[in-house]
Amino acid sequence: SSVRIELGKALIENQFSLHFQPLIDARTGAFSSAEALLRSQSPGLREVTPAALIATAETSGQINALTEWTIETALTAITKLQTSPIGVNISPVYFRKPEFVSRLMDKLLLARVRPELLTVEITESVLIENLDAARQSVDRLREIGMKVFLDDFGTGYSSLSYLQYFELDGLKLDKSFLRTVGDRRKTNQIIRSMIDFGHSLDMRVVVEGVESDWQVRLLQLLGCDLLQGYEIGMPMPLDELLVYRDLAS
Ligand code: G
Ligand code: G
Ligand code: MN
Ligand code: NA
Repeated sequence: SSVRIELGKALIENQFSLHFQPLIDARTGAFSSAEALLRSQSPGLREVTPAALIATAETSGQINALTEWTIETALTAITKLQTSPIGVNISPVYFRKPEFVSRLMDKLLLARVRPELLTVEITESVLIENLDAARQSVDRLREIGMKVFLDDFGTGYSSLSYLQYFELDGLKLDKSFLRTVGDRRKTNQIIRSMIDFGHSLDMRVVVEGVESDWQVRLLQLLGCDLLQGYEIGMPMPLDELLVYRDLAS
């Protein structure tokens, strides 16, 4: 497809950047960390959303080069932030590569980044497809010291039995939880239950898609650990994140 061709050009010409969206501590409001989100400056990709870009890259195989670039760029950002963790989205396609964990470790060593400062965001699908292999990878990442968060939680599978097999550091509740489509009281009860659910499995709970002040106050009351969303901060270039962090802490 033309997106695939434009993506290839953008990779060769290095027309990508990362934006960083802040996460804050729900109790204190203090800056906690940020999530790296891929953006493209390529004129040929102007009309293509990040989600569509990733989807094309996943079917074409370009996701491997793109993920390597993302990891390396995020590690450089971590060395500039020094003490703040960064979360990186890892596509299932890349996660499934047998050499994924060792490559990640090589990159950490090369960049001289403490593993504790890197959070790996994965989605449910990688955990379900191949339980044993996925558990090995997750365990190795965590033994090295990285944090592993389950992203987009609540959008995929209704089965939760796979969670028995994994030790994870955190759960990111998908932004759709905040969208009230019916009874506001029910919405709140569901979010409360999901937060308690995460805590009962020793996970920190992030709610994504926080877009208003009342949602911030509600999530504080419900015991949420970390907040992310436009109300907290937009995805922004690294230099802006540095300013944001200094103002927020
Ligand atoms: O800003 P937002 O439109 O960035 O991102 C859209 C989707 O693309 C989200 O599901 C997000 O997780 C995903 N995404 C953003 N950046 C990356 C990335 O670097 N790697 C992967 N695999 N997914 C990403
Ligand atoms: O799938 P993942 O959770 O990694 O991707 C995060 C996506 O959510 C990105 O596309 C990001 O731009 C988007 N996003 C971040 N904050 C908000 C928000 O408050 N509202 C909405 N609608 N999207 C958000
Ligand atoms: Mn994510
Ligand atoms: Na998510």
